[in-house]
Amino acid sequence: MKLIIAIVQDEDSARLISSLMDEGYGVTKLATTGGFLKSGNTTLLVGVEDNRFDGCMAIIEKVCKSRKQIATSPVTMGGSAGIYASYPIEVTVGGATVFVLTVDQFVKY
Ligand code: 2BA
Repeated sequence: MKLIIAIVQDEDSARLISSLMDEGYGVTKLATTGGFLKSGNTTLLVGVEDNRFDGCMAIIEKVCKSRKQIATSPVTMGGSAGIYASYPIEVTVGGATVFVLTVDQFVKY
């Protein structure tokens, strides 16, 4: 069995959850925050049997789109006049950041 930890954009989360549940996958949704943009994203936990793993990954890949976002740079620029200002940068976020863990034991009480 595998545990899939998928960090996705909030915009994709509702569609991804319903697509996974329609196919019979169990899903837990966590409200999370990205360290770089410091804005909300969604982390899904999906426990899957090995024979259903590829199907789950295919759904995540199909549903999650990459998007461009403007972020304020965490670094400031200093000029000779001593003026410091942050500046906007464009980053491409997603589709999905996915970690796959092997599950030693799965128990439901
Ligand atoms: P954030 O940390 O808010 O990052 C959002 C996007 O900003 C990233 O998209 C990436 O394009 C960009 N970015 C992140 N760190 C950067 C840096 N130091 N310099 C320039 N650009 C940077 P994704 O790579 O698609 O990541 C989306 C979200 O997935 C991240 O949100 C974070 O919540 C999570 N994530 C990504 N890699 C991770 C990792 N290795 N471990 C844990 N979480 C991760």
